[in-house]
Amino acid sequence: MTGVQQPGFRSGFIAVLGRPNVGKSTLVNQIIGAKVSIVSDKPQTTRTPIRGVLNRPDAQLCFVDTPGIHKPRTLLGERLNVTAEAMADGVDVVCLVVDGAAGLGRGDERLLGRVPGDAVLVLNKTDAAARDRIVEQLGRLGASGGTGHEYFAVSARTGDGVDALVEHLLGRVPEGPAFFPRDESTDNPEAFWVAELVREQLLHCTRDELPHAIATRVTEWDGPYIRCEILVERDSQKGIVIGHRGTVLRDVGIAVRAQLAEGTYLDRVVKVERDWQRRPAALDRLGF
Ligand SMILES: Nc1nc2c(ncn2[C@@H]2O[C@H](COP(=O)(O)OP(=O)(O)OP(=O)(O)O)[C@@H](O)[C@H]2O)c(=O)[nH]1
Ligand SMILES: [Mg+2]
Repeated sequence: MTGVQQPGFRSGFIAVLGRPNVGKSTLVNQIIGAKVSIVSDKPQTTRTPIRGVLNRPDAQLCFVDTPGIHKPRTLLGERLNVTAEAMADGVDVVCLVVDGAAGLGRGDERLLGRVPGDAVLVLNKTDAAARDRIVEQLGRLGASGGTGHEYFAVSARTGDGVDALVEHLLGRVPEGPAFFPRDESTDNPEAFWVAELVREQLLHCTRDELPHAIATRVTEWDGPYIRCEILVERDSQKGIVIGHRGTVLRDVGIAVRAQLAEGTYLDRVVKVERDWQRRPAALDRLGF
């Protein structure tokens, strides 16, 4: 806890849960007004809880972005689900996000049955669907969710509807002191964040099974020099990550450096960590 409590100041934790790709991370970034969590069009982008802190003169809301809950096919997937579900415990509010453009699926229904009775239900991607479709999906969400929930339709991408959601959440957290420094929007360690930015770029330029097979970690940070390892599961995947004459690695380097302090030297090293998504020891080492 930081500082002396100001009378009437409110603070609390809000877990953002949902299936993969529904836009949880985009929503958290939109609320915070800064990029605190990486985003991609591939499912299972977020792999660890990410805290995004909204600082207002009268309140501090800590949003916890979580991995998308899905039917797991690997030990990594199982662990991501456990991590995500654990984040619903002990928070002030759970927000369950669903994709209003893709429509509600069985996975959403299952989650609806598991979130607390007072969870906030957020229908996202209103910009990507016709009004009729959004109304229809809200109706389905209401029928499955029932009473006790508040419902919001938003576009995390454009910000439409997000203010109303935040106002509601402000009213749901108790009076209390700030938990984080008032000028911080996240507690992401720097080395973790660089590794995430590298992974985000790789997600943009790989497809099929490869995005899941990639893990990144920073192994050295010495002044302007950062060494980031890119782990793949098999030798055959190395070439795709490197690209023809190194073009993929080069483009990843350019895009990530543009988001780092000027003069940063970002070394990218591709290594094979055989079947890491399925091996407990490898997952432990990588922090999953
Ligand atoms: N059109 C539209 N696209 C969105 C919106 N919100 C997110 N997206 C897109 O949906 C995709 C997934 O977004 P993410 O924020 O990474 O989704 P997520 O729920 O965090 O996904 P995981 O981390 O894999 O669980 C990306 O391509 C986003 O750009 C939205 O409001 N409108
Ligand atoms: Mg995410």
